Amino acid sequence: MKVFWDPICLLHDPPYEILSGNKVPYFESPARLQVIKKELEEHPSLFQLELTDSSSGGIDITGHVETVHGRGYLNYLRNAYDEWVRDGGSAVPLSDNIFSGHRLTPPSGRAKVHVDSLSPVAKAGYYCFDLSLTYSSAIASVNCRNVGVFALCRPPGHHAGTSLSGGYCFINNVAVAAQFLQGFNQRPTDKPSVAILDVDYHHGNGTQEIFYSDPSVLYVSLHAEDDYPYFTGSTTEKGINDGVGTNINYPLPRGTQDSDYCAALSNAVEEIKKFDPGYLLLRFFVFLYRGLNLSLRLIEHLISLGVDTFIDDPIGDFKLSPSCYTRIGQIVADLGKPTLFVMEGGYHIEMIGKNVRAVLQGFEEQGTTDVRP
Ligand code: Q9C
Ligand code: ZN
Repeated sequence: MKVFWDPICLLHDPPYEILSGNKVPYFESPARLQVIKKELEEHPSLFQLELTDSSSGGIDITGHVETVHGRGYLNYLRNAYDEWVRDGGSAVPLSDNIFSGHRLTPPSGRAKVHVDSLSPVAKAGYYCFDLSLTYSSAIASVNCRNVGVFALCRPPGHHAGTSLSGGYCFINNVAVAAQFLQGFNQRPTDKPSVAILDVDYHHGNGTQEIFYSDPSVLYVSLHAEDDYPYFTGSTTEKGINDGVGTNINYPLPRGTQDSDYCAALSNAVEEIKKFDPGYLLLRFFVFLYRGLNLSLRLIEHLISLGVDTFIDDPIGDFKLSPSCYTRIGQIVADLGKPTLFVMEGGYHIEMIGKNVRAVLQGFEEQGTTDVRP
């Protein structure tokens, strides 16, 4: 399995966050990525790590990000820190508690910011919203033989909506990747469909919001009921207008264990099979157009991969054991489709690498025997 990562994803490093009124170390730390990377590097026959070249990838990232997020919101993210400091705010990087108040600030009418002229911390604040990694993963995966591809990125994205950040998330990586794949594979008449399966402990309110009226994107989420982000994720949220039926939530009680989790996951996978993002015709056209070899396959399934469902996770309340992560990978592999895994949450530093590896390995080992184009 190919794994894409980029050292600029390490730059975002707030010193603390406020949790229930207490100042605590920031859980969504660069160490998370380092630990996962190290774990995967120790298994080179299974995982091939590749550095993305964000500076000269040749893709206009901004354009793709703007298909998901509002221009005003993106300008806000670019300018907020500078304006904050200029206005006398503390030079300690902003926490998302402060970002969540962004609706109080008029986002429009600001001058364009040239990244090069930003302060060092503001630059980090700009680059940490990195997506080049996810794009590169998506593009590379189109041609690669591997059934699965992993975007080892941070900050996570599934809480970020079109014009809203929160829950450690600023840019919705999986949403941008989904839109990118749909655009990349565009045929004259209708949009190709994709499915997003979200196994992070928390409900992906942002991903749900972005695709809520879009019938071409199925969003399926397993998450804790009555936990963060509190106001979304019920079974009654099924989509709106043309998108009715393409949003499916599986809220699960706190304390959920392996067997109940896997049962719900199997149900979710059945729903995705019913939706069946179909690409047969498209594959044929792309094949003709590019004259490529027969291994060409397109990604139709994206997984928001969070491992904060782990029994000892410091902010999650599920009780999944390490062995459950292999099972999760196997169940996802049952879908039998090329799949892009995008990193979301997971905050138990000692086990995050092993749990992520277990999912990917479970997928890969199951996939190599069962999945054929
Ligand atoms: N007592 C992701 O996993 N704080 N975001 C929760 C719970 C925010 C998690 C506090 C958690 C956001 C991507
Ligand atoms: Zn989470």
